[in-house]
Amino acid sequence: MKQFIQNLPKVELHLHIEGTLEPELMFELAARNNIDIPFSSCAEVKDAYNFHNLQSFLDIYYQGANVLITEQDFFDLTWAYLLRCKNDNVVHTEVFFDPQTHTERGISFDTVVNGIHNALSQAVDELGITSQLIMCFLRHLDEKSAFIALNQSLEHKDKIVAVGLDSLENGNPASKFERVFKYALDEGFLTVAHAGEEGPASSIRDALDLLKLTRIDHGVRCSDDETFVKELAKHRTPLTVCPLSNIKLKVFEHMAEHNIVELLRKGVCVTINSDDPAYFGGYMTDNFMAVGEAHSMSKTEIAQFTFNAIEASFISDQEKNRLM
Ligand code: ES4
Ligand code: ZN
Repeated sequence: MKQFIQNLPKVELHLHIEGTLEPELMFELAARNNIDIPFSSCAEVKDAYNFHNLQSFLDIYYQGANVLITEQDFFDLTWAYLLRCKNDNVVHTEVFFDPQTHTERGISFDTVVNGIHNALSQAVDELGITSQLIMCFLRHLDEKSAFIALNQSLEHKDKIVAVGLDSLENGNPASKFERVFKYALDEGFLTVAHAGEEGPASSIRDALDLLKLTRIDHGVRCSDDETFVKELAKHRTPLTVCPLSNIKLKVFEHMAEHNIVELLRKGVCVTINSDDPAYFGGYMTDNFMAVGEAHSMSKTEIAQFTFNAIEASFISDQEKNRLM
């Protein structure tokens, strides 16, 4: 199975670029930019990655992002991730970035987007990996801050395919961003949102209805509502599921209890993704392996995760056919 999964072409649809910051690069960038970090070794950093829920992870994740200052830093971060993609046979990736995490620290929107974009375009020629970029709003910040980020993105529309919503779900309902998403849709962006990671099935329904989503990020708590699961299957609404993330953040206690295989067999368009791989202990192959080891699946079923991801991706039908 390891060989089959390793060789399987993969498409990633849920990946926070800030979540690919490995401790080694964190130290390198901290030194380069003269920034103090509260760790003295990579082992110490990894020891701190013991999370009990989403918020305990987010605190460490935003702290890590402080070492990212220059366009070159964002390029280097993205390029390191793309090399991992090459290693895992990821042929297409749709990457999230959180502009507000950086603009709030005085880093310009242009610095962030240009660094990431330059690495993604170089990867087409040098690594044979295609990509799309998705800008996420931080849901713990207010609507006004999201509107500022959206306005900043308009001159980079050629580089950004969709807007999304991440950070703390509980206490920050989709309705808070209804007007921002309406504006984004009018400007021609597709929309996605994290929902049903820690929040209930009703929060997925709300996000789908209010924000006119093309896909749902996580969405695993849809299982609390069997009728809703049937609707998701019927409409082939994609869920970008992140198995190792869900275990690390205690959404499920053990991988054997994870519902991704059950949802696959019910006909839901579920996909496997790595979320924040530097923090959650693995990239795409690791995520596929973790599911494959905990659940008995046929090769056809394992490959279906890639077919689902191609179906759910934000690329033209012509490009989809090339990947099939
Ligand atoms: C995230 Cl796992 C997760 N959930 C919500 N927001 C996030 N940002 C980065 N990773
Ligand atoms: Zn995520």
